[in-house]
Amino acid sequence: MNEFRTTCPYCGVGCGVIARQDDASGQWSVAGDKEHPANYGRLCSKGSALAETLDLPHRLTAPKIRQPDGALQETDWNTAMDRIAEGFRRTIEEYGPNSVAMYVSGQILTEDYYVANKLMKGFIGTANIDTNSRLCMSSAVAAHNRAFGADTVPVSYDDLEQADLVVLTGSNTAWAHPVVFQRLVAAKERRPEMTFVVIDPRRTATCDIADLHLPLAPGTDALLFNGLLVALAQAGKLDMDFVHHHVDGFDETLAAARHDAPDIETVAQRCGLPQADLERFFDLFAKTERTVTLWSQGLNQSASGTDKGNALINCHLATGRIGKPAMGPFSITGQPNAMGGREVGGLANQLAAHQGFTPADIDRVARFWQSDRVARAPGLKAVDMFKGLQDGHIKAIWIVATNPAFSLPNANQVRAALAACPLVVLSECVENTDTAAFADILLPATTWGERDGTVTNSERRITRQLPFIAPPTQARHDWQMICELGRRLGFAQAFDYPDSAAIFREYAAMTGFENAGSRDLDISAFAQLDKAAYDALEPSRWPQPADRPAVEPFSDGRFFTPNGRARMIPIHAKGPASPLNPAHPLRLNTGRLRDQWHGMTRTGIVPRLMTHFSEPTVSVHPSDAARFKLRGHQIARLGNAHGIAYARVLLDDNQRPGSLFMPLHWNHAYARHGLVNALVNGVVDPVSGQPEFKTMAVWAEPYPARWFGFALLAPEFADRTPTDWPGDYAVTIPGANHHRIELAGVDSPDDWLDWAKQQLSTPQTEGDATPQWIEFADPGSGRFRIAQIRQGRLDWVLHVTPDSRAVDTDWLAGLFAEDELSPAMLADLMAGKPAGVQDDRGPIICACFSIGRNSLLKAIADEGITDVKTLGECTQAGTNCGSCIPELKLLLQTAGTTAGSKEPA
Ligand SMILES: Nc1nc2c(c(=O)[nH]1)N[C@H]1C(S)=C(S)[C@@H](COP(=O)(O)OP(=O)(O)OC[C@H]3O[C@@H](n4cnc5c(=O)[nH]c(N)nc54)[C@H](O)[C@@H]3O)O[C@H]1N2
Ligand SMILES: Nc1nc2c(c(=O)[nH]1)N[C@H]1C(S)=C(S)[C@@H](COP(=O)(O)OP(=O)(O)OC[C@H]3O[C@@H](n4cnc5c(=O)[nH]c(N)nc54)[C@H](O)[C@@H]3O)O[C@H]1N2
Ligand code: SF4
Ligand SMILES: [Mo]
Repeated sequence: MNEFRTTCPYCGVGCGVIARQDDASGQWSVAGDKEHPANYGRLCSKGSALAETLDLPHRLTAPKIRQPDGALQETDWNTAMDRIAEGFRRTIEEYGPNSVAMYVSGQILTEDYYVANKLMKGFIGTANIDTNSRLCMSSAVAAHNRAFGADTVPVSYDDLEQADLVVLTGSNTAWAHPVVFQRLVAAKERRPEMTFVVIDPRRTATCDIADLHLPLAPGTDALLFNGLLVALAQAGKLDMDFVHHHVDGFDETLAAARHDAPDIETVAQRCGLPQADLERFFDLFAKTERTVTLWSQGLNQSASGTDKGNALINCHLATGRIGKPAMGPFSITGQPNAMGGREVGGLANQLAAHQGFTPADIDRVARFWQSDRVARAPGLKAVDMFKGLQDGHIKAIWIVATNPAFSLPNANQVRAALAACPLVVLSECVENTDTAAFADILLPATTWGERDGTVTNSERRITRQLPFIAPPTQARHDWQMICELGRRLGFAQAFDYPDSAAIFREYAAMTGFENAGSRDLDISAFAQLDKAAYDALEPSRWPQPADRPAVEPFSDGRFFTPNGRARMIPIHAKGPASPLNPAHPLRLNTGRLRDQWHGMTRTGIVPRLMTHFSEPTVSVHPSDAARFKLRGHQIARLGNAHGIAYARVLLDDNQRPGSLFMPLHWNHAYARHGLVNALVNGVVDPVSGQPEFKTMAVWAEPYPARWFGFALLAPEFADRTPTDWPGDYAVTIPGANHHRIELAGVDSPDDWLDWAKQQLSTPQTEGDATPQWIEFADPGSGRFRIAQIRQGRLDWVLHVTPDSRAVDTDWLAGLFAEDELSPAMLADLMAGKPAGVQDDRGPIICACFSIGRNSLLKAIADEGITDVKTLGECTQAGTNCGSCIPELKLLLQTAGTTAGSKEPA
């Protein structure tokens, strides 16, 4: 049996994965690596489904160049790289190095990241290279740098498990970092006295573990932590000895906090929280020495995200709860290599190996790289970089492993900026992303399973990603393409690496270069690894210096500021940047779903991951639904000056009244108007440049659809994108043997049957038999049904009705498996309902075993089940990856009542 140890390509937990190939069938399977210290064998729903994503549809298999008529044409690597090198060279000659840019990603490997930075900052001589981590971690990075003088995460997963109090703020850990969450759940089972506080305007799945949930008003975290600092001072719970020896800025910081948060009544009132709950939190924090405060995008993605991070860190510095086991501020990273990117200087305002743009650092970098062209000043941060594209300052950009037309704020403007830029190069593994539509040159990249390098997870642990399958013949590693550009621009010697191991060695050497303990990041112990040792590298946390013992950061009370002391930062809390007004009365919160990864290029192709949520949704508190006349399962339209989005309404009393929640995942590959970033304005934090994504002011109204429909298509008909359908609401839901399209609209084709025959009749692959149609039309009532059959098999079926009715399409989908449709089945097709009554599982809760809500409720009622363990024994639900356990608990709680119906029908 072939077996490889590698790392999951999704989130920053960095789970170890074992990929195995069955000798007989050649099939790959994945399992959690029991030896990996990040997960000890666990995987979440996304990680467990990795084997099903090895064969990506829409795979980009050859370089492509856009022709004057807009079509993409395949080409060879030499031609593509010639074009790119020529484009970059001419632009630099004419307009200078700052007229070119790279926009990279926390999803490339450290080796890719390192050479990209070396090329741009070291040799082309511009710092116009930024990363999507700008949208993700940059406020945490800025807060770390302000407080510690370095971007250091001083907490490990072991610390988390050993803490007595874990505060989770702005993090839906249960869905976004599921294996960390499972570790916390297991820790609490071992030590029930462990206490959890969750701070989030929504009641999320993470609240399942909470002893206390603080559903604060959106954007009020800085005030909350200022209030905490004041309360700690009042209670005499500060560690003044630690402050005296190791911290600057205490007096000013406490004074600023007192100004903002003079008393607990004020804080409770302005954070919109019951005073008793706030007192309980302050009290728990005051009395629990071993406290970890974990934060994520609820704080970072804010126009004052850096301040929020520092307000939180201030409380740890003032109590001396840092650099010791089981305590500390923990910014958990999102992407698999967000941390690695920060190490090699992925952000436009950093140089490689945790160095900045000080004269001494620039000089050291120049000597290490032996280049006299090192950039001397920070470059444009992501949002400004795309403004630069639009206003013509940047004339050539290379985008790597990210989909900015989807993920940047102000998506419509970003699209205009990409369209305006004379040369857009994109390296991708698939060709149907929203950004690919704007690329002049597309380069086929290797992806997970093929790539070869390292990643660093949230707890600073470096792990190998090993290749185990062959890439498409033309695909290349990102580092190979970038080095090729370097060589073609005349820097042959600096970009001549035989393999990724050589890049890793150079990077490791750079971290130790003139370091001697002056910089936190040092992995020079790895600078001599040969290829075999690199391949066998065990997961290891940095620092790993070559010339001295490794010291856990801050455990010696020493920080990386010039005087070695940490800094408390005075914070004056600010509210959300986008004000509510009568025209925009609601706050739009955005974020992640359990089973999807960002733009869904990988997770969207796994049918069972599509079942938890299969359409763009907007979660609305019932009181807001009543106020704005929104009905459950109906389609809502949300908007503001920046754009409009359509989503299906989920009534959800877990929302804070006044706040809506939309997942970020839907893009044009899946939904016509599901893109939430069309509504996000692009206001950024002045220190970090990170955009505010969680608190946009919007309006919401029911979508006055006149018709509703759905289509089911056999896979060879499913290449159509949502924009090919009539109606404002068009969503593609890939399934196992068919794709479903959900539709709603105001304007419709004159004749649906004609439309369908013309638009849907041809499959994407050549079919041989002539199609036959069976059809039903009642234009008076607005009902149409049509199905296409070839040689007895179902090609597709389309139903249109004037009213929105939840239709169980499962039985219809079953017809795609039939080799020869019987007359009874044809009759069913047209009747729009099955002859025999089917058991409807309901929306899927357990993605691993496809167990639906209705089946679970039935088991709970029939067997009188009251706990998750028994439910698992009876139904299997929750017994594989465990990601759905919070929902199972919720279901058990709400069983017997009609509440809790939060899933789309
Ligand atoms: N399933 C899945 N997991 C992922 C990803 C994915 O796409 N899918 N992406 C990965 C990446 S790149 C990242 S960055 C992480 C992100 O991980 P998280 O930050 O945990 O995820 P989000 O859903 O963006 O937002 C977290 C929470 O912040 C809350 N929030 C909103 N406003 C506020 C506020 O004002 N204060 C507080 N305290 N909370 C607020 C939201 O309600 C939400 O529940 O997830 C990683 N993991
Ligand atoms: N409204 C809103 N917007 C957000 C957020 C939010 O919470 N709310 N969160 C933000 C955050 S935290 C993040 S991290 C971003 C994420 O946003 P993006 O980075 O745009 O999201 P992905 O879909 O992960 O894009 C990664 C792309 O890389 C491709 N890819 C995969 N592997 C490889 C490879 O090896 N090489 C190459 N060249 N390509 C590869 C994939 O096919 C995919 O298209 O979204 C941000 N945008
Ligand atoms: S928690 Fe899930 S998505 Fe994150 S690394 Fe582990 S298996 Fe992958
Ligand atoms: Mo992220």
